[in-house]
Amino acid sequence: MSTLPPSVRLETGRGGLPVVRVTAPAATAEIYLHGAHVASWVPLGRQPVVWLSAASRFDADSAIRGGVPICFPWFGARAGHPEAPQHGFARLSDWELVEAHDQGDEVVVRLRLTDSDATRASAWPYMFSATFTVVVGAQLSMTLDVINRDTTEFTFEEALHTYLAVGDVRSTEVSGLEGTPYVDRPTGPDPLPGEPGPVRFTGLTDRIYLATTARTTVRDVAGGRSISISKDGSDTTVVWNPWVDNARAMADFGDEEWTGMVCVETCNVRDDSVLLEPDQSHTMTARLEVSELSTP
Ligand code: TA6
Repeated sequence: MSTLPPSVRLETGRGGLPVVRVTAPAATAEIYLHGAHVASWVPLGRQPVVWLSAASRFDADSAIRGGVPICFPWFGARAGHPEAPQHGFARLSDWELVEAHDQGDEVVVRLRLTDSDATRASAWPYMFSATFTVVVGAQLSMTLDVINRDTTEFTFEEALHTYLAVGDVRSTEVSGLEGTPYVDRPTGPDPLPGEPGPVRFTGLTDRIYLATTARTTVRDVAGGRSISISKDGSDTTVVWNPWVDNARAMADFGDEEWTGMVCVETCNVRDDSVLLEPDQSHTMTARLEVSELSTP
């Protein structure tokens, strides 16, 4: 690894896990090597944009609850492999800090995960290289590059499972998905027709919006701001809030914390999974931007 610029420090974080702390002119951020997990992004003069559970675990065997978990190379349960971890092995793996540098007003941090004995013994035994590039500034940009290093083709799913902090999810709406068909996971696998209006939250929400490249905007009325997520190389968007019962059912999630977060995830899952031939690569990017709430 090349030397780090003064804006980047590799330190010991919660649970003794290595963390990259970034202080850019326009924002601060924290990225754990465990899962290449963005745990914090705070633009200057603003409240944190990325949400983190106060009950999150920070240990080598658990995924961090909140921030931006990287789901790869599968999303949800792995079909035919009940023993396999939910959302794949990437968020449970230790990534290598490859390099970091200043770029104008922004700071770039690059991390890498390649196949190992453990991943080759997993439910997805392929040889690969995954690089995660985070650009910290007034915007937060996150890019996942996957290269097929194997001698055979492979298919994978991926998600930047972004947890966003909101004042109150009950007065929050997500626009940009109007008219887009979606799989409502609590009710069944078949896609439902899109809704005319923005997504509003009145109960458990766990939806997979397929074949959408749209920019989404989280309108957080109680927090007085909106957060937009634009994306490239992603054909799926997932929207999730666990609501009361599911929040209570998760040991690493505070019982009342469901009101203060919403996940808007940049993905390629199900029919939008990615097929790569040997030596081929795929790039997916999510860009977060926060602004004052504009009147409707
Ligand atoms: O992305 C939504 C989702 O797949 C939900 O079904 C819910 O399980 C959530 O992810 C959290 O998953 P986790 O494995 O982190 O508890």
